[in-house]
Amino acid sequence: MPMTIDELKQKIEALTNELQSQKALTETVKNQYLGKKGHFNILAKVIAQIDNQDKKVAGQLLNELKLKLENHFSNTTSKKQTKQIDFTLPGLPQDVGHLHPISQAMEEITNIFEKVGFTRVRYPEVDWDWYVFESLNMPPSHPARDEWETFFVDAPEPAHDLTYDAKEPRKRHPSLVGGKMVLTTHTSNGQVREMERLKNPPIRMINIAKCYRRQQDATHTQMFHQFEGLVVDKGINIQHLKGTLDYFAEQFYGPGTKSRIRPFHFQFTEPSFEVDFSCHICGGTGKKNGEKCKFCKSGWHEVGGAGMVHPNVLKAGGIDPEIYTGFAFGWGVERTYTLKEGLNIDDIRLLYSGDLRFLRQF
Ligand code: FA5
Repeated sequence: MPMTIDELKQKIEALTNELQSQKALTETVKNQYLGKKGHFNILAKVIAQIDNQDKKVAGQLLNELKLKLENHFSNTTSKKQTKQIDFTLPGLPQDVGHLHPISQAMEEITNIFEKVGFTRVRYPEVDWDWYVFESLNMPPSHPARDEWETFFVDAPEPAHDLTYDAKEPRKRHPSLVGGKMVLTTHTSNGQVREMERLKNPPIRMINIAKCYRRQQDATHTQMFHQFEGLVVDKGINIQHLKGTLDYFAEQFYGPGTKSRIRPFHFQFTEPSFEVDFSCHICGGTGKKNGEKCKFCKSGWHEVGGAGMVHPNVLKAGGIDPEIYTGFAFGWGVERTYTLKEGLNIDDIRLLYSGDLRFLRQF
């Protein structure tokens, strides 16, 4: 009669329970379990009857059981034999952990930007609506907010007059009027916070933090990370932005990687761009061995947004846009990282699956 995997599990459970009630740790009892004709060997024979598809799992379960039995009887007393310990044997190797691949990526990104004078900062990942949207030129009920599929924190809203005044955006600062709290949808919440921290330019910030959106598929997770660059000073222009993108592309992806900016729209930058990096498989040509490149399809990979800081955002941070200008960019850490050569991660959800077989590769 074939045995199912569930029946095997029940048998293993029964044997384990019985083992717990065995108090006597003698050679005789050990033999009853681990001897040639002992319980374990009898049970192990059933593997031949298990369905082929379940054989692997059955093998693992039996291995675990054997280990458990051996541990249980490791202190067995025997009159005939005293345990010999060979102190010259090398020790057993210990499992050593390592940083999660996304933590490694964040360290690498930080190092790249710190080398050229950026300061790594972190700002709240649960923040006022003011910093996440409103100070970024997105007043309440502005349709642009819909793009950020936001998780709102279920807390009572303060009863204040929340009428938006575009000329005086600072009037609605939370310290004055409160506001809703949200799980940060992007690291752009750090822009006005950094302006407030430093008060006066120059600003060279790299803000890396968790972000949250109501999204889930192979390229989107509900929790992900972004890194946000912000530079504000006198005379900052698009060339500085483009130079920074090129520098990052070569440092992170390797020599020869190019960056490209395409016109786009964000409320908090003007002009705004989407940022692409050239594909390392086809070298940005979109073709591999005469066929369309399967990795990028077009020669380029999009990583996120960028642009020149909108004057209203500078004003919200207390900086005079007549004197200072700035650029900002914000990209997904997971997205940027998984485009690295040789990684071949086609579903970013794997990064947060907790599957050690996957994580041990990095
Ligand atoms: C933004 O979030 C803007 N704040 C970027 C920005 C900053 C523009 C500064 C201008 C100036 P966007 O929604 O496109 O833009 O997100 C940027 C990147 O974050 C995406 O390209 C993607 O790489 C990553 N991202 C967004 N949502 C998710 C998600 N759910 N899971 C994983 N990565 C995501």
